[in-house]
Amino acid sequence: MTLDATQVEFFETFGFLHLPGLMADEIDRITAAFESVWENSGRQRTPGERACLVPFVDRDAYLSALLDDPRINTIPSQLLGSDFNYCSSDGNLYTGDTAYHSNPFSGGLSALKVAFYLDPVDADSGCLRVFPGSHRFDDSYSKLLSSNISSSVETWGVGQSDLPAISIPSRPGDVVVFTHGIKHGSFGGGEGRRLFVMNFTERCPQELLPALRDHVGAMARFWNDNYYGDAMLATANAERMVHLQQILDNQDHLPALVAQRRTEMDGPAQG
Ligand SMILES: O=C(O)CCC(=O)C(=O)O
Repeated sequence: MTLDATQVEFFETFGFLHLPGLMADEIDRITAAFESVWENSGRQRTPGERACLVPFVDRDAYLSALLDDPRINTIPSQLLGSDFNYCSSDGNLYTGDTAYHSNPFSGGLSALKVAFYLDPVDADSGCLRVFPGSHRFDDSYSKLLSSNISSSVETWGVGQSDLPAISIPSRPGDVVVFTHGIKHGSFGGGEGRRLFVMNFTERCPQELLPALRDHVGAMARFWNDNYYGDAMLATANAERMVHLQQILDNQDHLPALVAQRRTEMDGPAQG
């Protein structure tokens, strides 16, 4: 599977893509692996709060291999370049709404998320909602949206869940791709809504390496001395390593930062 030219153009313009049924033949195994990663993590959950594990797919050999699956691999390869970086993953048990936000990547690197919603989700039960085109920060519309979205009632007289974003209903086996810069959120999801996301960026040019190192340092809040998980590294072939090497070469400062965070936090960050 490769994205066709219209899909690439759609992503560039609107900032997202919905790929129905892309992983339908694997979804039972993917879901079982998701459950077993949570079980093996031993992570305690606080009822009514989001729980998040980072890295996520890296903890399991089968989920790590999604990075090699041509259906997944082609997405960052076509949209960010064949030498893209894999920038970790998060496994989530969400509760309730996710307020609108964007996650611009350090240094303004082009970045995208490949999201697997493991439960059927619709507009009012926690599917992703996006403002198409809002990733274009140079655009006056994006700027207006960015400045006012957290005060939508005061500014536009409408709560976030009634703003005119579009919903992307998803079924298990679908894949939703969106750029980190797009304004996105979700509303009406129940307790334990299951989602895991793989993050990718373009390869970091030399002049932006300090920003990449900042990103790696910021991961100290998850309390892992290594950026990537053991299974991800232990099962990596030469082709996968292309997407890991630049970060491996820029994680020497991580253990000291983790040691510091451990003295400052009660437990690893939940998102
Ligand atoms: O599904 C959601 O609640 C939102 C997901 C999200 O914000 C993200 O993955 O960045």
